Amino acid sequence: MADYEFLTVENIPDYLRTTPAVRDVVDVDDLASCEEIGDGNLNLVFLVKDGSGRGVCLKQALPYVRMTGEGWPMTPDRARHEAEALTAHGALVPDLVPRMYHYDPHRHIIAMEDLSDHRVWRGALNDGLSHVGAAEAVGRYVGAVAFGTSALGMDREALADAVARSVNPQLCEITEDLVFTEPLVDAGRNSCLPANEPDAADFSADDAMMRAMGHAKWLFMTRAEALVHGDLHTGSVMVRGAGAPDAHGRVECDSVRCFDSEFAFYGPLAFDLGAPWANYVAAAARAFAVGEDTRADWCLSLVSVTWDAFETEFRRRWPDRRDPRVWTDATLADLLLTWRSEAWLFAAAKMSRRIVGAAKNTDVETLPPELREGAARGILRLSRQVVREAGVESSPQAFSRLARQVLLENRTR
Ligand code: SR1
Ligand code: MG
Repeated sequence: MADYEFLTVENIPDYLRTTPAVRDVVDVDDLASCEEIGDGNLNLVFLVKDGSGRGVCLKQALPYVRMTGEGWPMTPDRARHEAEALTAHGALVPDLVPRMYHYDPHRHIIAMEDLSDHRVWRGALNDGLSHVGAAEAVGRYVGAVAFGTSALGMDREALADAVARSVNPQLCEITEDLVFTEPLVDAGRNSCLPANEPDAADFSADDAMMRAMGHAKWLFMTRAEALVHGDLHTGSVMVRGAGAPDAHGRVECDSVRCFDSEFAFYGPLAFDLGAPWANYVAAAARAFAVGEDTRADWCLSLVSVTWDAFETEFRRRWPDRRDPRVWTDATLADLLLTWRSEAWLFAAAKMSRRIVGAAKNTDVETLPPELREGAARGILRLSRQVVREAGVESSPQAFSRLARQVLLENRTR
């Protein structure tokens, strides 16, 4: 039984009326619409519009996982983690996160920018659209967070305080279980097409994969480098095209927002690089499956785009590091090399969990079964190859080349 009131379409007008921080955002005396728009696994999300078209988004954390119901309790304090990440990240890259108007710690509600003129990037990719500029924005976001929330960019005491406040064990445990452990060791939540059962069995019997995921989980649980987003997949990115897409579905973005940072914690920076890489692979697997090979190649080119933007932003901030006496350019080179290689490992974890584990993604899941079979097989085999080659040549280009080869070899003919 929750000790706080859940938002409903009926009680939201009163909530807004008693929340001064949103009074200048929407006209609370002239509300025109209010609808629940949440399609995620965890929370309630409402969009409220007033008579002149201005809007506000209200997101409320439930005390359990929405995807499964009350049988899986989950701390609503995740709203605080999201609010704190929005604040910290927004100070670094205000153009790349939703603007937050209010955080209510009693009812675990965040009032934030109406992004109804954007769309979730995953949905756009699934529809065959190519939003140019989104992958670059994601890389710039991660580069800013890497520098600005880490020991490189923060005052020592402020850093210690931020690390302490960011401890987020319940949300981290979801990732530890669903991303690193359960794809290999089924806890009763795994599933796949019958035709992919041999692939899932090969995957879980792969000693190299087990060793790699053991290492990845260890990094995830011990490497407190920066206030990472923690769940930076293409469903956590909103994109807005500057105009109508061209005949090939290409459109320049004029706005990108990385949102839904409730999994934020001080963790390994490369987790926020491997996650988008894995999702570019999923988008490419879908595009190859439906015969859109040129667009699939574009999806895979995003791996380098995100990395390059990340590296550019990180290098741009590097001259401002707090202790240049010991953090020399050799440190810079070492950090970049380490993160590049760890991104392979995290990408492998993030791509395979969506195929065999709980909480799948729509890129592959909504393909017709005969096409899904090859796409799923390709992703599982790619994941196993990636952990083998991560230490060999860890460039983003090599990652994309390998992905192309393995996805094409396995797609359903
Ligand atoms: C129970 S939550 C399942 C998944 O949804 C979130 O988006 C995270 O990716 C999490 O692993
Ligand atoms: Mg989410």
